[in-house]
Amino acid sequence: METTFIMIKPDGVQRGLIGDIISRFEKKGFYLKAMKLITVERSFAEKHYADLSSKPFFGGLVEYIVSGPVVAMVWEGKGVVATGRLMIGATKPSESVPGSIRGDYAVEVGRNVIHGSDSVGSAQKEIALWFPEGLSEWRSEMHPWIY
Ligand code: RTP
Repeated sequence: METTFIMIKPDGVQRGLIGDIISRFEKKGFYLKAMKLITVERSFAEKHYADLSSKPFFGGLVEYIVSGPVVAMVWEGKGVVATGRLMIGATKPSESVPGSIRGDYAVEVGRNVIHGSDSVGSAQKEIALWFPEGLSEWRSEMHPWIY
């Protein structure tokens, strides 16, 4: 089953959006596989965003991510990588449609509330980076008619 890495960024935590965001993913029908509230070191944030290290906004992005606790999560479900990105909305809040998380809650690209893996491959890398302890399995205990 497909998994994706979702992070509620420091502004999302500080604005009290954790419950709403988790609720959206749960109600859609995805499963929460792992979750932790953590404040990461600068070197860790630089590793997470290594692909963007040449961008002019890289320094500010790293400052933002280390500025407070984030909620790191792994969500599981059919097509969760692409559907998760749709639920999150476009990177620039000015282009993210109402109904999406950024469309509903953000106005600044530099404070856009949430991150979601952009492909199955980057999801695997990000999950390994954020959850080196591994993930537990609990869905096998569920009734098969619950989806
Ligand atoms: P994310 O990785 O956070 O899910 O965002 P994304 O794929 O939608 O966008 P990406 O291009 O990977 O950019 C990562 C994050 O960098 C910040 N950003 N700031 N100041 C700017 O012009 C600018 N552009 C991007 C955003 O926080 C974006 O989510």
